[in-house]
Order: sequence, then C-alpha cells, then structure tokens
Amino acid sequence: MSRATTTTTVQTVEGSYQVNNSKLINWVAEIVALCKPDRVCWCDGSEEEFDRLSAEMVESGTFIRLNDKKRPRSFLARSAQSDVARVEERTFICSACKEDAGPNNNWMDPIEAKNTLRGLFDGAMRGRTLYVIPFSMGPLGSKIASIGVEITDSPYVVVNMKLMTRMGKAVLDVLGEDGDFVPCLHSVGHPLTNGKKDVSWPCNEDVKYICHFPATREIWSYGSGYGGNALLGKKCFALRIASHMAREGGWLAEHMLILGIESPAGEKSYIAAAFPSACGKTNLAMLIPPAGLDGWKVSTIGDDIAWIKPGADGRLYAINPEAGYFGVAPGTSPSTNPNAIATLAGNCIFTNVALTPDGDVWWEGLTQAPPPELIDWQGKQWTPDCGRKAAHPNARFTVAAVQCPSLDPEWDNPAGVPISAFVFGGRRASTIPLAFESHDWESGVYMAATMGSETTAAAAGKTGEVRRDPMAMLPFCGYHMGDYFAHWLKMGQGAKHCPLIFCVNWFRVDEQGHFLWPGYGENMRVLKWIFERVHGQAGASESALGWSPRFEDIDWSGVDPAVTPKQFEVLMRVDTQSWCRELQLHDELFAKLSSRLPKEMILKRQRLQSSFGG
Ligand code: SAT
Ligand code: MN
Repeated sequence: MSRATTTTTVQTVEGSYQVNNSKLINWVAEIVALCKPDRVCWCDGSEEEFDRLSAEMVESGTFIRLNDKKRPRSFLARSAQSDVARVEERTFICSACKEDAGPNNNWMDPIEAKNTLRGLFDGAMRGRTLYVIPFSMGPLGSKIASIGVEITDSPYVVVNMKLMTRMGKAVLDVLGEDGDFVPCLHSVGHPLTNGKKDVSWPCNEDVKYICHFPATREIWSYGSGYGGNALLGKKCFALRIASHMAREGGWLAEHMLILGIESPAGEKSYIAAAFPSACGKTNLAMLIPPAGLDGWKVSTIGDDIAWIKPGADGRLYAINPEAGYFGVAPGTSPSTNPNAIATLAGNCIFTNVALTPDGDVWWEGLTQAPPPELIDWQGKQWTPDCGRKAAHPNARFTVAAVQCPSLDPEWDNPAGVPISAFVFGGRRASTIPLAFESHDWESGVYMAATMGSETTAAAAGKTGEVRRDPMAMLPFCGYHMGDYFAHWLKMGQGAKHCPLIFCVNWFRVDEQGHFLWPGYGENMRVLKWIFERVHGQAGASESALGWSPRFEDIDWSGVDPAVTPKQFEVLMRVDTQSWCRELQLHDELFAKLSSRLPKEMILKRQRLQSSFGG
C-alpha cells in the first residue's frame, strides 16, 4: 500500500511552489507556531529573489548599494559592534552525556537547552518575515553531499546563503517526499514590539546561543546575525554536526581547503589543507604560481571546508560542501590574492569593510596607500591618521564560487576529487619548521592533533595567543577531541591508499619579528615539493619530525628576493629546546583529553621525547 502524499503550496517572494516532504512541512509549521512571524516566505534560490531581498535591505538600511559601475550588484552591510565574529563561549554541543562533548566544547543538557531556546524563540519573529531556505551542502544529489533547511528571520542570511550554498527549490526536488535534512533554526533574536522597525543590524546584544543537538542532528542559533553564528550551513552544519555524521559513517568533515596542482607535464593531484580561521586558506586555495614556476597551475575546489569519503578504489574523495567564499577582506589585494580580487568584481556582499567616497569598498592592505578619506566599518568619517582601522579585522566578503577564475573544472563533480595529501598548518612565530612530511599516517595524525596556532580576529576574544588547535578543528569538532583523534587513526587503518600527511608553517619570524617566509604565491614552492613527494620525485632529509626538504629540494627558480641557504636553515630549524617546551604543551593538551586519548598518541609522544634526547 502506498503512503498518502502531503503536498502543500508555499509562498515565495514573487510566487509559489509545491512542497511534498512531510517532515519539512511539519517542522516549518511547528516553528511558525513558535516564532509567530508576520509572514512566511519560502526561498526559491532565484536571482530575482536575491535582487528583491537586497533592494528591501537597501530600503531598510541593512545594505548600502555600492557604485554599480565599480562594483555591480554589490552591497555593504555594517554589523552591530558587538556582532563581528563567531562567539565560541556562546556555542554549545548539547549531547545527552556531557563527557561526549569533550573539554573542547561548551556543553548544555539537550532538554534544558531546548527549554531555554523555546522560551527565547517564542514570538521572536513577530513583526518580521520567516524565511525557509532549503540548501544542499555539496553538489546536488552527490553521495557525499547532505541537505539542510535553515529557517531564519534575517534577509541578510538568505542572500548570503544564496551565494554560499546550492540553495532553493531545486534542493527540494532532490530531497523528495521522504528525504532527510538537517533542521537549522536561526533568529537574530531582537524581538520587535508593535510598530517598531528593525534597526539596520538586528541582533541580541545580551543573549546569544549557538546550540547543536547531535542526537537529533539539529541546530538552534539565537541572537547573532554574523557569519559562522548565522549562516548555519557553514561551521554549525558542515563541521560541528557533520563531524558526528562523519564519525558514524566512516568519513571526514574537516576545516580544509581543497586545491588542485597541475604540473607542466599535465599530471594533476589534489591536496586538502587545514589551517585555523584567518590564516590564509582562501589565499592558498586561489594561489597563482610565481614567476619561475611557469607551467605549474593551481586550481580551487574549496577554501574552507572539505567532506571526504572513501571511494570504491580505496582512495579518499573530497567535495567542497559550500558554493561560495566567506573570506577575510583585510590583507586581500592584487598582490596577495589576485584571483580573489577578480572574484570580487561584482555580485558580492561585503560586511564591515570601509566605504569610499565614490561608493566602492576599501580595507587595510587592499592598496598600499590608503585613500585620503573613507567611511569606516562603523559608519564614521575616517582619515589615515585617525588612529582607527577602517575595516574591522574580521571584515568579510561573500561571493559565489563560480566567479573565481581559478575554479577547478571538477569543483561541482558529485563524485569529488581524489586526495593525495593532507597539509596542516598553524600560525606559529617559532618552533615549527616551514615544511615536513610525516613518517607515516600515525605520525601525521599526531602532528596534526598537537598543532598549535595563534588566535585571530575570526573569533571574539584575544588575538595572538598560541592555543592548541588540533587539525584546525578546535572550535568546530562537535564531539570529544580524543574520540576525534581515534577516528582519524581509524580512517588510516581502513583506507587502502592513505594520503601523505604534511605540516607547514608560513608564519615563522626572525628576532626582529619579521616574517622569514615571503608566503602567498611563493608558497607554491612548498606545494611543488609536496606534489613531487606524492609522485615520488623529490628528495628530503630525515629528522625526528619526518622528512624535511633540503635547500636543494625546493625549486627556487625566479625567486626574488632570493631565500639564502642560511635563511632556509633558520626556517627549517628544529630546535631541541623549543621542541622540549612544545612537547610539554602537547602533554597539557593530552592531560585535558586523557579519558578518551588513544594510546597511539602517548606512544608517539614518548618516541618524540626520546628522539629529542629526553
Ligand atoms: O565566521 S565563520 O565561521 O564563517 C569564518 C571563520 O571563522 O572561519
Ligand atoms: Mn574557516
């Protein structure tokens, strides 16, 4: 006997469509009853919808339309001063058992969290429109992809999700009658009472909750309109919830860019690389090889998140679950990332950058000399000598991937691309050498698991302090970090063809605090060495850490200014004293995770200690 189908006609910005997934219909009805919006609008993902909502936001003051000649169909949003980054201390994993969330997460009891949140969401959308956003993380219909539906009262979220994900009616066609999805509920949490109008950036200054329910695979986010707190497909779904799905299903959901490298001979390999937020993932993913390395090509699959599953041939295949870039604007320039600059030519949303008198955008580092006057990210008059930054250090651009000149032709391939190497990197002023290859999978997992990095403006709080950030996943792993290490070890035991594992550090400084490595396009020299290691073509010397490039193993053609063998020696130095200190920091991490720490980690730690003479 076939089940009766429920079909409901839903309203879009300019029309209507049919929805037949009963889980979805019921969930939306339940949330509408709770949040009590004035209107409900289902998103179809059309360009007309994007234009209409953008125009409405220009009207309401949320968006400033940029000069259409200089930056067509682009907008500037200025957030509230208190709502400029992810709020880690207000981010919770609500697992039934506290221990499962691990010391790496804030925990709330799921029943208590739901009660608190239900109270907050009750009537939270009064006076506003509730938007329903069906989205796919990954190519539509891909076996590696997964569907989510975000409900939000923020049109800013809708237009950002349009650029950042595959979004709209087409997703519901893939979802079908009984397909499953991750429910993602979001409100800016600034209740409107009779007749009041929204301020330009509504958010709740005092109360914020970003809650994840791993057992029911749900996300409830209240009070913030910003980036990773509000675009729930990104860190909340594609990392925190997906890390649970991945552990259960035997795959990986990682904070990694994915890039392709093609040699002049036409051989091609794909690399996935993990760096903490605001450490240059977007720049690396869009790298243009420097003069001297002619014929080498880098192509972009993704700049922030990778979902990686074993294929039938025993290799690991990766997709970019996203479809756009939410990149850090400051520091992005025609010399640091020409591909990003080209990507940003139009159809962009800028958040918390400065506005030029002719209606274009500016941020620190975009040009060598700053313009003589600007309106800063807070809407105030700005001059170069005023003592304030014009753009917020975590100012962002949002833009669709299809605008990127280096986009890889395989970026939307539902099968993903085979990964040959994993690269891990933090922001470290000392201790960690420019590059090395781990001896084997287990050693690589150890190095990635113990990686440290200086904190950046991508999260609220102090910047510049070194903290352990295992696999760059500290703020994003939705469960106990010890279990996560065990999962990584298991992935290696299960895979027939494991990618090689490399560690890099672009951020080492000399005694005066100057960066020793030129970075940006010059990082290609390290990528080339990695590519050649993968292909069995490059040399290395062995150290306690693994296989390190010697000066002659790096291609220095065309490098200007030259990196001398002496400088290279400093960049590559593995200093016994610093490493003994570093190993103590590993111990501190391990002590925190001890209840779930795999024994392989302790053994590796002991072997490293003895190789440093301890
Ligand atoms: O705010 S986001 O989480 O989207 C950006 C980041 O921190 O990487
Ligand atoms: Mn990120």
